[in-house]
Amino acid sequence: MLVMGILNVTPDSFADGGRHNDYDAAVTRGLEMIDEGVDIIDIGGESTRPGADRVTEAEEIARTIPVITELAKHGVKISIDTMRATTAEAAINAGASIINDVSGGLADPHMLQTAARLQVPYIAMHWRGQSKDMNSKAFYGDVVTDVISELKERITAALEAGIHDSNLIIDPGLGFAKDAHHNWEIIDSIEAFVALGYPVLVGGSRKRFLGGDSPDDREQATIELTKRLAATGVWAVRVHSVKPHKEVLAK
Ligand code: PMM
Repeated sequence: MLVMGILNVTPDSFADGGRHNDYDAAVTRGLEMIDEGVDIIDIGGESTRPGADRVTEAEEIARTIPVITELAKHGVKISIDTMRATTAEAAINAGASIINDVSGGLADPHMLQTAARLQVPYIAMHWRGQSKDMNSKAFYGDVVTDVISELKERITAALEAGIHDSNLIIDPGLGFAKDAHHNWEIIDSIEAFVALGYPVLVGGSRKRFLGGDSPDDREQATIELTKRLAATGVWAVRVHSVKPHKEVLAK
């Protein structure tokens, strides 16, 4: 199983703020991840936490592209975490090689065609709407059946847009329009997602459903989750701390 390291270049990610500080801190953290043996660095300029406001495309590009350009020089594989086709294309031109779209092509009508034209791997995550109001959309009959059927619609749309079957990666979208119980049900049935025949990415890192009283508790729970997923055929986990995950996977 691969480890995708999260590099959010957003003002709330690095304590001291300011564009230059954000750039320096992000590059430093990216280089650290490379040292820790990261398989893919996932770079994003827009927070998708529940309740988060959107940033402009110009701001998203200004935050992410310089960091991608610099880290790509070190030969690491980079994904761009964006819902926008323009940002995705700029990132691929700057040296990223995977598009990670939390909206699975629903947020930007140009995304799927762009990913098809660029001929790069495309991660389609299960999503029901923007972060501002996604918690109000956490209603399911059977969450596993419903998420799989909605993901299948995104797979069909991606293939129809011309994305090659071998370039598709899927993600159940833990925490996106899902309550804690939904997330655990998905984890319990993750093999059903793997059985769809596409590589599966799981992003549970430090999310609220993991519980605990402190960020440290959630970090420990994230490592337990990685251990649990390692034997299920999941392709990769998207995590904040790279080293402990590489360590448990090496055991
Ligand atoms: N989660 C977040 C952002 N991007 N991308 C994928 N593919 N899967 C996820 O679960 C996912 C994502 C939000 O988490 P963060 O705020 O900790 O980055």
